[in-house]
Amino acid sequence: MGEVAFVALGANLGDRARALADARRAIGALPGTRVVAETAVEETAPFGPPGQPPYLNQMLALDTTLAPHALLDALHGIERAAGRLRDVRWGPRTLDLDIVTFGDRQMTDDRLTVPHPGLRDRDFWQREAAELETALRG
Ligand code: A4P
Ligand code: MG
Repeated sequence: MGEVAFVALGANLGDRARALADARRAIGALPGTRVVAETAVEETAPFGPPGQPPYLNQMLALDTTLAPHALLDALHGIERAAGRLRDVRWGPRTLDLDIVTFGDRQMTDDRLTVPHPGLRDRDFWQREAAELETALRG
């Protein structure tokens, strides 16, 4: 038994559904990590630079014994394997993985801010997180 982390998945280039499915599988295979709840995959209108295609988004609840920075490194590895090119902030991407919450932790350093600052203004993240809370209580 570790801590429960919520991880947001997003893709808006290429085979988006496939990218999310591959990411779910890779995340579930991380050491000390199990996917314990997941939201439905939903299509959302892009925020950020104009003219980018719509996203598929999903949120997973993980039970993980990884420390927050180790989880972040592992997620970056999965993004790289998906061919993510890191260029434009908020720009289009084949796969984006963000740590939304990590237990009740609140932390900020040069690599990681938890809870993710985007949680404040992303309605679909708030809705998905509430959905996971409900599923976990159930
Ligand atoms: N970082 C700090 N805190 C975290 C955290 N909690 N989780 C650092 C993940 N990473 C965190 O991220 C930049 C750096 O943030 C990382 O190296 C990490 O050390 P990135 O993924 O390389 O850059 P980014 O994704 O371009 O920027 P950012 O600010 O993470 O943007 P978001 O929040 O990922 O937004 N529209 C819709 N509809 N749906 C989306 O999912 N996503 C984005 C990207 C834009 N528009 C979207 C969506
Ligand atoms: Mg990101």
